[in-house]
Amino acid sequence: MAILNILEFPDSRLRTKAQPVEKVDDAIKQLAKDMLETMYAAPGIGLAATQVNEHKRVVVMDTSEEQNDPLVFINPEITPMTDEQGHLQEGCLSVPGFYEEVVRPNRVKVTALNVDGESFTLELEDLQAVCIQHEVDHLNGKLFVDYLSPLKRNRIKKRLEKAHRLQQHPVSA
Ligand code: QAP
Ligand code: CO
Repeated sequence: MAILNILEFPDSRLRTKAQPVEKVDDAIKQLAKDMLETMYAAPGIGLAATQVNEHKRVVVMDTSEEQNDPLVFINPEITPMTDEQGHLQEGCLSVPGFYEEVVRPNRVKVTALNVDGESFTLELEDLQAVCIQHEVDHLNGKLFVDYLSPLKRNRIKKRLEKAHRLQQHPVSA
């Protein structure tokens, strides 16, 4: 098990499009385990492989109160199940400290492979539906800040760039 480093906006590696997993082998299983450990340690409710600089289509998620309901989605495919849009404050481990409202369909169907390489389908709503859409966006190189106005996105970018500079020169902090 290992806690992985999480890339932060505006790191250009977050713009990489992840490749489909061809075979759910031991390396993919280990990646999913390490991603769950990294998500729980943060703590977070969802993490995409892109965020830990692994450009494979793997997502982990746990929106349960007790953080005891780990879900792993390999090669997830999403179908919206409603025209109804939900408005939810989203955050992101790659955009630490910032939360903004994003509008998305609030019911989706997701089909994916599990860690045993078996196909499964789930119908998700509300937080889980929003979270899986947010995570699949990561696999396509998209971030929740892309849904915000350029002004808001730029303000977040500048603040995180400044925080990263301070992290590189701790003597000046
Ligand atoms: C995506 O995000 C999500 O800023 C998962 O300082 C979040 O787990 C989808 C986190 C909300 C829908 C709604 C963020 C932790 C965790 C932070 C996360 C932070 C510490 C974010
Ligand atoms: Co995110």
